[in-house]
Amino acid sequence: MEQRIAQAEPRNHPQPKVLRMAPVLRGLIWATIGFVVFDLFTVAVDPYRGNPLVTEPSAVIGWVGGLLGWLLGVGGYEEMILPLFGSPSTWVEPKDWRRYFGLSTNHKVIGIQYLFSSSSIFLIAGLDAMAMRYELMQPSMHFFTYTGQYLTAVGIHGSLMMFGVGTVAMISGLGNYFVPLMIGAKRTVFSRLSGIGHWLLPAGALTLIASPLLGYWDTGWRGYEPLASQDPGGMVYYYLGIFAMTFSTILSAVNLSATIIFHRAKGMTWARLPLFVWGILTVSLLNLIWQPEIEMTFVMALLDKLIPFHFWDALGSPETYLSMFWLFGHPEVYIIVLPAFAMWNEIIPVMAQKNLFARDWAIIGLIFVMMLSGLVWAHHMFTNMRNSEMFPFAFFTEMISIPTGFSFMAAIGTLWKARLRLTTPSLLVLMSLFNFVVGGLTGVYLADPPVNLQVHDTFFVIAHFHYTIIGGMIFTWIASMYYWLPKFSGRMYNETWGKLLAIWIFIGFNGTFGQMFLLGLDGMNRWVPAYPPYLKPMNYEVSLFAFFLGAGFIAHAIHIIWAWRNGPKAPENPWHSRTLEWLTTSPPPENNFDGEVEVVRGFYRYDHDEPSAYLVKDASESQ
Ligand code: HEM
Ligand SMILES: [Cu+2]
Repeated sequence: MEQRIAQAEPRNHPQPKVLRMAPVLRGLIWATIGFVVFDLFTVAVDPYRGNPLVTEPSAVIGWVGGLLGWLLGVGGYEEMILPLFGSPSTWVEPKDWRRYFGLSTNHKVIGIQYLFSSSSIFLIAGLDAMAMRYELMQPSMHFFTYTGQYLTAVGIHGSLMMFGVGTVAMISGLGNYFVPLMIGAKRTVFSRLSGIGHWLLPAGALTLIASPLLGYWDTGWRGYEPLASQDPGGMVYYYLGIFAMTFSTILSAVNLSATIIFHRAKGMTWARLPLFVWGILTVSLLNLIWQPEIEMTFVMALLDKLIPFHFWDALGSPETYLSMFWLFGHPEVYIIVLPAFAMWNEIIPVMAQKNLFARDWAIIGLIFVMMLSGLVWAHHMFTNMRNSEMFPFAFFTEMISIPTGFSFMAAIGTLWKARLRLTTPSLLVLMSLFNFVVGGLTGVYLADPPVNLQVHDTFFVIAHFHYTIIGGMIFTWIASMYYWLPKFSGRMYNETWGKLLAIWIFIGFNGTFGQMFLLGLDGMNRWVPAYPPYLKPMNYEVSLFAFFLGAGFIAHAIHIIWAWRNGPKAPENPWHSRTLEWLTTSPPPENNFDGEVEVVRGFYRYDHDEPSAYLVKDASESQ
């Protein structure tokens, strides 16, 4: 071994140096070059070419060139390609803020990059929702010119929110940052992989945002066939954008699950593993199963469009596509909320300083939700099937409320007779519990075929899933940002502002989506920019609430950024939490812990005073 290294030495290796130009800028330039070269090449060799410089096939191949250029430019060349060919990496990560603008192998930097990217995507997709709501203030079209424009706006909103926010913010963002800290690890297993994985996310989001350049598409985020294969070119960038974003999620899933399995600190048994880590583990397994499934479906659809193979026509029924989409689509919903379920039970015991109630059941609940989520997909297709087929899907769907109930039970059981400190995170978690109950109960109605057949594709459905996703996950995401802010930055937010803003979005959210249930029952269909005039007053009001809600999200972002930089200094462990991330400084040092972590008991027991874990400075001491 020694010998080989010594022999390799004489080769003239490039010297490590910090890149002068910001890697993102270099990435953009290389991406442009990659796109132009691949695109022009395709156009040149295309035997059926017409006059345009960008055709559907050339846009696809050009995109591949653009993506390669981008990934190599942000640091993939030095950090992945050179080592692949036997040279050492020449990549030197800057130590200051510039490290956030290039490839990083530090899980905390990657976590913050993910949080920043998905917050930006949240902002863009949110502004898009505002445009949709503005359009819906009048019964006839006045903001968008063509229906295709409105439908593309709906599709981009839904796709960005699902694949760039819901699946990303808590899992790849908070997960990358906190999982290693919470299990007492110094780093993740495949740090380069998740470093490059982050950069797929902005690439995918930009692709989706650019899709209208190739033509408006009408399918929404579900890409329904055979409509999709008849849609104009923008559809192609829908597939590719989602491909990049889901790939980013898969890389996070590989890295996070491997890290949880192999990098736990001494004494961190499965029975002591923190709940948030359980949430990330179960969700990563779901991602490993279902994200490739939807990617494969979309690759088929893309090929079908380009070649065309007529897959979906040949299979005889649009139900084939529906099944393939929803086979992924339903688990996706649980992929989004599982980390939130887990986080409720992370925050509540700490804020109440009370033992977590029925911890084992909370975990069993997460595992069973994970296992059942693949059995219920056809409840999205009740209008397309026979009566006899409806029953099993209605049955399994309602079964899921049982393990979901376990997470709830743990939360409510802990709250029972507790003296909860009413901080901003606990307030937001309580709101999230409430909202999720509304989403869940209306879900039971939707799982009943007779009700479903009535309200299918109306705003009742829109209200239901925004209650589960925004109410369940986005509220908890914001709660977690406040909860962990002192860890991220060593600083505290302003409690009065935090609570005020929490109440603000709670009112905005319920005003917007609560009324959408009524709109749906009154006959407001989804995917329509124009509607019967009798629905105008309520739509008008919903839109006003929606603007209020949007402003509330922005205000939270401003408050959190302000507190991150200028907030008052936070005490070391402001919440008196027992989990490991609080065992180190805030923000944590490069290697997370100044010594080896040793766990001696579970983290959710507040009925004794001894600490749950120790930091052993000298590794030999622990023997
Ligand atoms: C600022 C708050 C939001 C507002 C006002 C809003 C509003 C809307 C509206 C008006 C629609 C179109 C309904 C239709 O005609 O079908 C829609 C669709 C949708 N929204 Fe939101 N939304 C918000 C946030 C979110 C979030 C946070 C997510 C998920 C993380 C999300 C996911 C979706 C999805 C998946 C669709 C379906 C799109 C489709 O049918 O392709 N939304 N939203
Ligand atoms: Cu479902």
